[in-house]
Amino acid sequence: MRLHSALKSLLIGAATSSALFVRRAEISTSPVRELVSRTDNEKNDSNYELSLSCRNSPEHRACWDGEHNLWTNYEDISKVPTGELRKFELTLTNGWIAPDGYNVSKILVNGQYPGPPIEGNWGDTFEIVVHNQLSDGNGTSIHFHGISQLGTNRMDGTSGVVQCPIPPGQSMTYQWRANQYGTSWYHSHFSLQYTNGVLGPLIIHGPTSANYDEEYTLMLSDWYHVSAFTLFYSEVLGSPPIPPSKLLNGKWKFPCNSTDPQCVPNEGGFTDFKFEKGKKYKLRLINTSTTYMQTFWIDGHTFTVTAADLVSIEPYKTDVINIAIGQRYDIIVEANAETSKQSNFWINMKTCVIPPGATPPECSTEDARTGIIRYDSNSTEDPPRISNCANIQVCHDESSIVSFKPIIKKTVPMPPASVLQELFPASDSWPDESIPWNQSTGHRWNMGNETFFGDWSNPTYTYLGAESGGQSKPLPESYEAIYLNGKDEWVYFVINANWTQTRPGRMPITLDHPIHLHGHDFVILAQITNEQFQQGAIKFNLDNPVRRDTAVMPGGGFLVIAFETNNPGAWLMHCHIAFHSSAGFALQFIERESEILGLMSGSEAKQFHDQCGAWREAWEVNPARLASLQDSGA
Ligand SMILES: *[C@@H]1O[C@H](CO)[C@@H](O)[C@H](O)[C@H]1NC(C)=O
Ligand SMILES: *[C@@H]1O[C@H](CO)[C@@H](O)[C@H](O)[C@H]1NC(C)=O
Ligand SMILES: *[C@@H]1O[C@H](CO)[C@@H](O)[C@H](O)[C@H]1NC(C)=O
Ligand SMILES: *[C@@H]1O[C@H](CO)[C@@H](O)[C@H](O)[C@H]1NC(C)=O
Ligand SMILES: *[C@@H]1O[C@H](CO)[C@@H](O)[C@H](O)[C@H]1NC(C)=O
Ligand SMILES: *[C@@H]1O[C@H](CO)[C@@H](O)[C@H](O)[C@H]1NC(C)=O
Ligand SMILES: *[C@@H]1O[C@H](CO)[C@@H](O)[C@H](O)[C@H]1NC(C)=O
Ligand SMILES: *[C@@H]1O[C@H](CO)[C@@H](O)[C@H](O)[C@H]1NC(C)=O
Ligand SMILES: *[C@@H]1O[C@H](CO)[C@@H](O)[C@H](O)[C@H]1NC(C)=O
Ligand SMILES: [Cu+2]
Repeated sequence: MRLHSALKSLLIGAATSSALFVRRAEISTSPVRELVSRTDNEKNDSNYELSLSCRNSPEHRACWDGEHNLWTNYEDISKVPTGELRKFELTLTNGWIAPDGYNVSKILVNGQYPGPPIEGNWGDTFEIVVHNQLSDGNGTSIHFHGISQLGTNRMDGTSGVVQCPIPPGQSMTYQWRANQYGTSWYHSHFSLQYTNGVLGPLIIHGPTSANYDEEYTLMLSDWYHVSAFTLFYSEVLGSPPIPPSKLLNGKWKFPCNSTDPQCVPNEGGFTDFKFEKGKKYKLRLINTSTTYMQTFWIDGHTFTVTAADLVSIEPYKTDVINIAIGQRYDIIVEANAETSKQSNFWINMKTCVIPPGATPPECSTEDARTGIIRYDSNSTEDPPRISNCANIQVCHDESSIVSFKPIIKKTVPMPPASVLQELFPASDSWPDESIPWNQSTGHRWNMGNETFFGDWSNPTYTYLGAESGGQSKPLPESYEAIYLNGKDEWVYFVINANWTQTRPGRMPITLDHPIHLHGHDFVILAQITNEQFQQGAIKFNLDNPVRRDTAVMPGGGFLVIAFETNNPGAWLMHCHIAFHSSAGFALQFIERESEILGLMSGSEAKQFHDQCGAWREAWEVNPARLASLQDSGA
């Protein structure tokens, strides 16, 4: 998915040609130094000044448009470039595809998988019209992962929270402004639907903390050959099957049995990327998986990490990176491999199925080869196999606390014990929680006190009074609401997996879960495996801790996060293993409740009400959910 160079110049050109970006008389031509060093934690004022007066180019990636740069505090929307309006249309249809050579029924976005990129510049306003043309009765809604939606909670795309699903045959327009920049993705937030294909890259061009010449986007995913909706029951009655296949930018070669009628031998293959010796490439890695964490490396190359989710960090070098579901990394790879013996190199991706503390699985169990880097653009040969295993001991989240230093620094106040709230994720016996855990055949997840269930026909906004002139009703327990009423205050949560069982039907489970928060980048104050949380005994990382929107809660341990209540709205926090979230691993923050409905314009309020009316009508004639579908809706 190489960014077409014409499109790129159009995008950059668009920003610089805007009347607001008056070209300065003197544009610096001397290169801004290779940015801040890993040891220098202070903003280098002369770099800052230099990069203010220059424009983004291969030698000046910290610069942007002559007015803004890598050090601009984008969380303050008044400091963000003005940008322009960019329009997109996404049409969802059911269709058959064979991206890995195995013919399956999926949902396509504009006739393709993955969906087309939504792409623009820092500061732009994005308008996305979504058309639900599905023939399977499914509703839909689109979430823009990691986008903070400052002041636009209603555009967050969470079915059952900020909207009723878009009914079949209908459309909805989302509009939001990009105050952040970097690499992300959009995906359906209607139950397990994204696993069936509803996703695509979301690229917002902006400054980068290391220089590069060209860029590619890499969508990494696991891939099922059956509908995710049918697999939901294997989650509830055990665990979902290991995905049989995987895809890099919608391609792979599944080892197909040619007697299987669904095999399409001449389809599928490896996505390849052309490298020119001496150039530097920015690879935007996006993990759009459903079930498992993956580890990523490229034979013969090391790389420099410049961003974690939508947060630029001081560059650091590594040769392998673990990416949890929902996470993104921007890496810079220098095309400097030893090419005397081979001109093509494998891009490798391996599933992490290991529980914390376990020994890594045999390297031979899964073929890691996933895509190809080609220095010889004429070659069509497969590279020789170099390594089938990365040099990793345990497949955990990146040790981000040690490695990642955000460029825009923040110091977090020490939390008093009274504000630190603990959440105890659990697996509950289901449907009857009073049955001892090991005697129940069904189980669901629970992140707050109960397993999450949001009624698509009565979203959180309806309870907040969106359809009753602001007259609110208490939210049902299963909506798992945590009220955050303070304004611009730090709030702190311990997501704690190491606790003592007190109820026979509720069990702590030693599994890693990638925790994703909507509406905020959270800071990670602690992320510790196989240990008990004890206030006072744990040292919090308060000095410029890593910020991101997805981080792993280590099984048997805990994750301590914090964020500032600077964005009123109803925001989900959930596990990004789609099956877990669907089985209840979710809760929602009601942040500054009294301000939420005031953010909706009159036409938005009408759209909300009309869409919910149409959805309720459509749903009544399609009682599948009530009769059989038992998932949380998130
Ligand atoms: C900042 O950068 C300038 C020029 O690139 C250099 O001379 C100076 O030593 C740097 N200051 C610090 C604190 O690193
Ligand atoms: C995939 O299966 C569908 C439904 O059976 C069929 O219409 C389609 O032609 C098949 N595609 C390929 C490439 O075989
Ligand atoms: C969505 O469609 C799938 C088939 O594509 C079906 O199995 C599932 O029940 C539908 N879900 C809802 C909620 O309509
Ligand atoms: C392919 O499928 C056929 C029929 O199901 C089976 O007999 C055969 O053993 C399979 N071949 C391989 C290589 O799995
Ligand atoms: C994507 O995330 C899943 C789940 O966390 C993980 O199993 C997988 O290894 C990740 N993929 C990559 C390429 O890192
Ligand atoms: C690829 O083939 C074309 C045409 O044969 C040739 O002009 C070009 O130099 C080749 N490129 C490389 C990298 O060998
Ligand atoms: C279930 O767990 C309890 C207590 O942990 C244990 O005493 C009992 O034997 C277990 N039952 C089964 C069927 O494994
Ligand atoms: C769980 O219950 C406790 C005690 O009733 C309450 O203080 C807390 O807010 C609840 N948490 C959630 C997530 O509902
Ligand atoms: C929970 O923490 C204790 C001590 O801090 C540790 O010994 C134990 O292994 C942890 N439990 C799990 C399941 O990791
Ligand atoms: Cu999970």
